[in-house]
This record gives sequence, C-alpha cells and structure tokens, in this order.
Amino acid sequence: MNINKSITLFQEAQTIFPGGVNSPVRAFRAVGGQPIFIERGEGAYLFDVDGNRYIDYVLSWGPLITGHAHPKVIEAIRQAALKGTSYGAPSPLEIDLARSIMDFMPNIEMLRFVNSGTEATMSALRLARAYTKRDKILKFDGCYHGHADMLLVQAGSGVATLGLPDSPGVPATVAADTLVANFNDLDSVEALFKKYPDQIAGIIVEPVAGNMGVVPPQPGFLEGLRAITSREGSVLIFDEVMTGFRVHRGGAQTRYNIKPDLTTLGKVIGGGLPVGAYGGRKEIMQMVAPLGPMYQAGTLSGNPLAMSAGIAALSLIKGEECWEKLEKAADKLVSGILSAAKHAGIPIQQTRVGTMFTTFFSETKPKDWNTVKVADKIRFGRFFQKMLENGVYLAPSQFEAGFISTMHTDDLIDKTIAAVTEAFRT
Ligand code: KE4
Repeated sequence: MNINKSITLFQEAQTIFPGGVNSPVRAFRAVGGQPIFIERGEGAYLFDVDGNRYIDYVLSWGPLITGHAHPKVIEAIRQAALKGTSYGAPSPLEIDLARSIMDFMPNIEMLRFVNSGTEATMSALRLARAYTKRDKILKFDGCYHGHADMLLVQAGSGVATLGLPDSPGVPATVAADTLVANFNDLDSVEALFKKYPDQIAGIIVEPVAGNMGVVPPQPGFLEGLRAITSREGSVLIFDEVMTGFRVHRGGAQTRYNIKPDLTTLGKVIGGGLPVGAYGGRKEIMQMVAPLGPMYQAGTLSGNPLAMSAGIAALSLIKGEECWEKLEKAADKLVSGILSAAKHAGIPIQQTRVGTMFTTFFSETKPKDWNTVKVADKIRFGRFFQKMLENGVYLAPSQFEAGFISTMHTDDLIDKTIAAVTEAFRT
C-alpha cells in the first residue's frame, strides 16, 4: 500500500503542529506512528491522499452516523451557508434542533448549545457546583469527558492512549476537587461520599464507557448512581457526548431507563459540524445566564450552519427502522469478529452497545479501567496495521470505540469480516 504522500505531509505537519496533529489520538502513536492524511470522505468510505480507500469505523470519532457527506446533510449546509454562516443572534434553527433533540431525549427540559463536548461537560459541572454550592466533583477512572482542567484526572481516550494518567498544567488545587471512583463499582462511590459528606456537587459518568474502549454498565450500576445522587443531593450528569444517538435512538438514558439531572451532548447532534449541548431539569438549567447567575457563553453557539447540519442528520435517524438496521449491522459485525477470533485461537473480549463497539486483545472480561488496561496493546497495534492494509480504518487505539453508520451495508460488513479473518490468520 503506497502512503508516500501521507508520509511527506506528516513530516511537514510536524513542523507546524505539536505531534503533527490537531488532536493527539490522531497521531497513531499507539499503533505505529504514521497517520494517514485524508483527501475526502463519502458514505462509509475514507479516501487518503495517495488514493487508497478505507471502510471507516471511526466516523470522526462518532459524529457521522449517516456517513461522510450525506447528500441531505450537505444540501442543508449549502442552503444555510447561502444565507450566511453565523448571526450572533437567535434564529429559528436553534429552536428546531433543540426540539428535535428533546423529542429523542424527553428528560431534557431545557438546554444550551455550545461548540464542543468539552464545553458541554465543563459548563454542566460549573452548573452542578452553582446549583449545589458544593465544590467537589466525582468522575470514573478511564472515563474521558473532554479536556477541561478539572476533568484531566485519570482520564481515558487519548490521555489513556498516551499513558498520561494526569496532565501537567492542571493545578493541584483544581485536581484536588476531582474525586475518582471505579467504573461499575458502587462501593468506591459510596466510600467517597462517606469521606466527603455534603461536599460533592455532582457525578459525571459515561453511562456506557467509550473512552477506555466500550465497557457497558453492569446491572444496577447506573441505578445505584441515581439512588446515591438523589440521596446525597448531588447532580447526576450523564455525559452522552458519545453514547447519545449511538447506544439507542434516545441515548443511554432511554436504553437503561434512568433519568439523569443533566445530560451533555456533542458529536452526532452537529451532523459533522462543531456542536455541543448541555441540558436537563428546568429548575437546574434556570441558573444559567442570563436567566440565572451562572455564566457561560460562546461566539458561535447555535450558529445556523451547524444547526442546519444537526437538524438534517437527526431527521435521517428518526425512524425506528433505521435503528433496527443499525443494531443488525453492528451485531453482524461483532459476531463475525468473535467467530474469526475463535477460529484463529486468538483471545479477545468483544464489547458492543448499540452502534459502538471495541475488540480488546485480552483474556480479562472488561469491567473498568483496571481490567481493560491489561489488554495487549502491541497485538492491537499489529491488528490495526493489518486492517489498514486490508482497507479498513479502525480507531488507532485499544482504548477507543468503533462506530458504524447507516451507510455500512451488509456487503461492507462482510468485507470487513473477511479483512479481520485475514488479519487474525496472519
Ligand atoms: P470534544 O470536546 O472532543 O468535542 O468532546 C469531548 C468528549 C466529551 N465526552 C465524551 C464522552 C467524549 O467521548 C468526548 C470526546 N471523545 C474523543 C474520542 N474518544 C474525541 C476524539 C479526540 O479527542 O480527538
């Protein structure tokens, strides 16, 4: 496979961007270090600058559930752009996208648009602190909620991929207010509430962990978090930036029938353009300026271009039949991976919730960060490279999720399973 242009471009990019990339996990550091430069995307495919074509299971890290350059999304963006890209003032499009989101997730009674998942989680935590007048927050080891200072404590995703348990530059005083419990371990949560009574403003959780690889909640875990936060007067925040419109058409809160106090969103709701959102119980959201005293703002929040892309994308995944198809395709894929691994005698742990999944090279059942961090990263790296050579573009890290789109047809899934079989064989 010729990737000469990618190699040349990466050399130049490294003289401009730290690590040659604009987001760390794209540098392929965990899987060999030579990223592929992309020329264009179309449907389920990525095309690189050397003309190679790949079936894409990263889909921009989740957003592209209708695939690359869906004609309806592109047309919506084109029409919106003809009327200008940003007004810095309210527009009916914000209402339309919000209404669409609230139809999918009725627990969201009021919301605010921002421009990334990081802004959404950062704002939701400030709101939880403002609402409860408490300072401490509780997150889970291996979960990633964006790069706000207070959240870069034992985080997942790129932080875990690069083996940076915490980031330098985060003041100890800030990190001290971030408590860390174990995912799927309610005792570790109870212990922190016992140690810090009436001091914990809120719990933020990926209801299905995606940033340590996909790790589902064990029965009772989410219910337990709901009970503990209600008992303790803390805010329960479901960070559904990744799980929203991925693990179920109504997100994890619908799949597991849990009512969080606040929900954070991103990725899919922007249809491939930068959009984030936080929302939930009205009595909490009413604290947000200018209605309430908690300040949060954004130049491009709710801009008509991004709203139009989100509206188009969500309109394409409204129907139940679309979700039945997505579930079937994802199930077919992971069943194929499992049987290929069994046939080749390679020990893997295959997880999937809805349209997101991970293949762990490990004999340990994934439950939390401690059980996934032992996975064989070297073997994952070799698998990744083999799949890339076979025209399949996976997330370049053992600690990330894979995603499918409505454009991943049966035929493409079959081709992917054949590539997996070949990769395992060699
Ligand atoms: P952004 O600020 O990257 O839009 O969203 C942060 C975020 C918040 N919450 C969850 C659950 C997330 O998964 C993310 C971002 N996810 C990573 C992928 N694991 C984005 C990819 C990257 O960092 O380049």
